Amino acid sequence: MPNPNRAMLYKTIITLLLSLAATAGVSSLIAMACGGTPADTPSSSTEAPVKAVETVKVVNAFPKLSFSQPVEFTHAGDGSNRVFVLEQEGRIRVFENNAQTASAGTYLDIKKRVASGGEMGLLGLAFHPKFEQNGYLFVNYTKNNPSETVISRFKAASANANTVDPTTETILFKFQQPYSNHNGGKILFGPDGYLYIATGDGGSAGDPQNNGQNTGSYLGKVLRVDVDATDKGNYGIPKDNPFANVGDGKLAEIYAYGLRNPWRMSFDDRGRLWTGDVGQNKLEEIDIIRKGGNYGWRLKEGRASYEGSAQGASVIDPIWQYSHDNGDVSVTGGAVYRGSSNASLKGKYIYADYASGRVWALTTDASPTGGKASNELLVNRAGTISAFGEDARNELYLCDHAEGKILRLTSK
Ligand SMILES: [Ca+2]
Repeated sequence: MPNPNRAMLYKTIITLLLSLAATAGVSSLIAMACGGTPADTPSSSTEAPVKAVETVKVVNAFPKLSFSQPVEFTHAGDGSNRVFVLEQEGRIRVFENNAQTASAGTYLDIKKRVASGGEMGLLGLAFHPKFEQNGYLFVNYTKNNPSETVISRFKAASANANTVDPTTETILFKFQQPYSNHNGGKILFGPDGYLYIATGDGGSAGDPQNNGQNTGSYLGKVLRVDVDATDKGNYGIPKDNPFANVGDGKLAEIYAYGLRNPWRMSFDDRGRLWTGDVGQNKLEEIDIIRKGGNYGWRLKEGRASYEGSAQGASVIDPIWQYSHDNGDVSVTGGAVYRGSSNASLKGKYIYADYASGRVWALTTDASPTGGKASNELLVNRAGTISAFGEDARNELYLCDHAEGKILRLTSK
């Protein structure tokens, strides 16, 4: 088990390193790496990139704009050419998707409801696939008194409204958060029209409540719900969810389990659901999430044993893992690139490490599991990358949390 004092010391060191790298202050989201004590022994499972030379650089996509701790970049799918940036403290900003845009308005402000700081905050935003017709948008945030994650819906008065009334909130469901860290937070609609929700294991270190393996807990999961149904009140259960009709204390909302802190998820054009799952002491992982899958935590950290025996459990190992040996600490899951401005990245899964600022690209095959992956370094020091997002043209953007900038990749 990790030594809390060592964990604190390590976090302090990382924070100092980050403060040297960042001119606009130190990010508090580094707590995302909580529990990340240095490996006691060198990892034997380090997987070196096939290419270690930078091939890409990052540029500021919107040089006239700045944001407070951005954790999401997305669009509404409404043809309006607007994009949206989520600020962790509880605000959604909106602006025209143009590099020369000089101002970003406030789309929704729920700072008074959100408990933020560290890994808490307004962590997810997804527009309903029929947003143009119904004006629905969904958020995931943490709150205090009591400490909970809230999944709720807001309603824009019209698709082109510039602001959303905070009183339109309808809570779909919420669940308890035993510790402040590991809140997951990404929400997104799948090609099936259902809402997918990433949840962390509830926090502390080492998953002391064993939530990841507990199918009676919302924590350490990917959840899937039907926001257009009402069989659970303000949402419903997709009929083919793994535990939809099982009972026995197993939660019908669960889609996959055994996750520690799935930090950012995305679907690719083949319908595969990708996530980065933040590791404990040694290994960061990239997973392709399949329905009913057990992704191992806390039996395993990456492909290594962690606590207890994974024997007899049907565990799906990550498609890729990397160690903390080179200063990497906390994975930020990205997306399979499907835009047109970077031909060399097409079809590759782009992801980052929050602490080191390295950005990589994974090449996989087209199968549901991705087959055997190979990895290449794109950028060595991109910034404190908290999230990746796409615009309506499928171009990819990176949120720099500490600098408050939205970046994009371009050839070097
Ligand atoms: Ca795992």
